[in-house]
Amino acid sequence: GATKSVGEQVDYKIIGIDPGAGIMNLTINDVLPGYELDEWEVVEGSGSAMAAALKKAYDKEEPIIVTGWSPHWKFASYDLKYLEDPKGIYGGAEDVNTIVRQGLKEDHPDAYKLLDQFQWEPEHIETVMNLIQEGSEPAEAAAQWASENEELVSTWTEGVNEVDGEELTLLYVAWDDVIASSHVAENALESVGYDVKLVQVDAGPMWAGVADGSGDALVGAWLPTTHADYYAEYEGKFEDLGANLTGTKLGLVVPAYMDVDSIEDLK
Ligand code: PBE
Repeated sequence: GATKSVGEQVDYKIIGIDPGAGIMNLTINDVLPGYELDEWEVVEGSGSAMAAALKKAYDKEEPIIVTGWSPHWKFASYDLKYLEDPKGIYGGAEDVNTIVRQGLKEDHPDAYKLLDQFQWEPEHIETVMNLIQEGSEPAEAAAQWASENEELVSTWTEGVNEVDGEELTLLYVAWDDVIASSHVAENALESVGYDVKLVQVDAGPMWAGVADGSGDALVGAWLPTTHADYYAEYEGKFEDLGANLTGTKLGLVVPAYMDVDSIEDLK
């Protein structure tokens, strides 16, 4: 027929992010084979390169398929949809957990307590992400959000003693949600006197760093599916403080103007 298939429209390319991301491993190792998408490839890049490609295509109303996730500011900025995943390979809603190094409780009990109490809702992280997207520096956005949400932040610092400049290292990856949550955690820890170093790394080194103790904590562990491999690899070498956020989603995302609804339709 005259109509191009979706594959032909996008040259059989899905715009991905950094190769260490869980969503990349899932898409390449499970989703492509699971839906028999043999001709397709996932293009490596970064969260920001993916967002730039999406903006470029969207502004011209061109077809594009990206690896996407929620919470994320792109859903507030553009009219997008997740492709249905009838095989459920991307899994259901997940939690985002806080993971700390072994021994943090003994060495920095107040940081441990604060991190253990750190918990918020999608609407909160979305507000921080939107401030950053609108041009605020992440630290500024975190400070503004904290000043507007003192009541919630006080539930994190409840029973936490002030400290005098003890140093802590938080490891994070440059995924927009994790940039936001890591800066908010940094802000809360600094409000009780910690001197926090935020170190941006790739996903593998983020997990390895907390497992080997060179990092004190990470707040962007997507579980049980997205970071399952990292969790299994280092299990026993970290302490899992449980969810700081619930109700995430990930999958293949397209502009709403595209005439495709399911991953099955890509074949
Ligand atoms: N993400 C955002 C990450 C976790 C947070 C979905 C891009 C991933 O590992 O895929």
